[in-house]
Amino acid sequence: MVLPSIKHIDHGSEMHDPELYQPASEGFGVERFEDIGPEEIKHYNEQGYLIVRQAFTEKEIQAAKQGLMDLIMGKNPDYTGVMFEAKAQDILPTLSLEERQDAVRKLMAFVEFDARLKAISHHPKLLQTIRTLLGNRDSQMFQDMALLKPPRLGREKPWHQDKAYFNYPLDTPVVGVWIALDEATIDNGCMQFLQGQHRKGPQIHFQKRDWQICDTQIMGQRSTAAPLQPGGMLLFSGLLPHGTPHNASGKRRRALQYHYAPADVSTLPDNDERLMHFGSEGKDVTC
Ligand SMILES: O=C(O)CCC(=O)C(=O)O
Repeated sequence: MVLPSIKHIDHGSEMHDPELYQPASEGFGVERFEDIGPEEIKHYNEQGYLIVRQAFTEKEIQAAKQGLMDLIMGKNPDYTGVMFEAKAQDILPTLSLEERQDAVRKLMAFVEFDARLKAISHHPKLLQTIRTLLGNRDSQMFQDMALLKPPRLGREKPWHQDKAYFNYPLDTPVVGVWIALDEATIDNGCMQFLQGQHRKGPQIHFQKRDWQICDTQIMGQRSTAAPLQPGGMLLFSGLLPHGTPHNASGKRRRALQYHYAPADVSTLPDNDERLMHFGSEGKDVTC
């Protein structure tokens, strides 16, 4: 077996202020895809998110976890999308194959390398839901990643809006899908978000611990948390501010994340429009 390359190391390791992640409530949701009706769609449009607590079966989640582990263990030598946590860099050469999974920050662009992971991203009930959330338009999945946040090492993903990363025209609806593979709790770094704030439109992002909203904009705001059991799912708008804290616990918090846009919209050829809306250049703002 060929070990996956360790050339991809995350660059950030700075710790965040714990005050940035102080949830005041837990998010609203339904149990199953079948429970999503007009009220839930209205909630998504108004609040920018919806939780489906039992979206995927235990069997589907087990298969997805095995798919990720196979990629991390190098079972497909063509796959090179594993990125390790910066804090694990020094110990990586000493880790066994088994131990490596707890040093991985994320995996990118894997659906074409593993049918089990593709099956989740193209699950008919999920695609039907995305279609509804996009205003009855066919969708294209344009990004797939897995965020593993390993015990104690797993770094924060600072507060941001996903559309600050994507070169789609600003009015393009983007739906993010975040699926828990382990129990995701406030302690091990479940998703937190500012409900309803997708309606404020683009917020300025700065290159700090990551490409992120300035901490001072977030401080003092009370977030909503999305603790989930394995197989639970958060659907969220590409403009919803969200983030996840460092995993200080001893428990894994592995998750899949997919993004969908309408099939008939293309990305822009450069960053100009995105940075005009989300960048700080020329706006007389500092962080
Ligand atoms: O899973 C996480 O920790 C955060 C994921 C996220 O918000 C992102 O990658 O955009």
